[in-house]
Amino acid sequence: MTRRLVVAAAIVDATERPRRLLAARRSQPAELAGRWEFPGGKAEPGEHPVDALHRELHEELGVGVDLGDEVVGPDDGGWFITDRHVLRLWFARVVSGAPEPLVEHDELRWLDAGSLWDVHWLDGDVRIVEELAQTLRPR
Ligand code: 9L3
Ligand code: MG
Repeated sequence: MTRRLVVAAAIVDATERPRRLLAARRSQPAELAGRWEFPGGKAEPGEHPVDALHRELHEELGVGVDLGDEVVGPDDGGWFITDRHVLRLWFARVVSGAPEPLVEHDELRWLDAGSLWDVHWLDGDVRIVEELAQTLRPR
């Protein structure tokens, strides 16, 4: 069985100190509502992952972004977030628009290293947050 590819972004605001990461609270589907995630979604068949990510961030948050490095994971280079999905994740910064919860989120929050665990992350995203905690720590 091949896993469906999901793409998402670790949107970091590095213009503020401490640096902050954008988290989004899902409003749907019902079983995921109230849980927090890195915004993004499924790539369409044949769609380039990077194109899919730009499309998803525009649809979901109304923003344009510059992508940075991929956050390479331990599962064939990605992150097995469910038993049916593999996530690929990139660092990103907003270059146009201001993020708003337009489609499948009902709240956005900028989290710094100290507030990273104030929200209830999706199970699949927890390992990624652990990895990024290092990046956000004041230095
Ligand atoms: N998912 C998990 N973590 C994320 C994202 C964007 C998605 N950061 C999971 C939730 C769904 C599946 O991947 O089970 C597909 O996501 P979407 O297309 O509903 O956003
Ligand atoms: Mg989505």
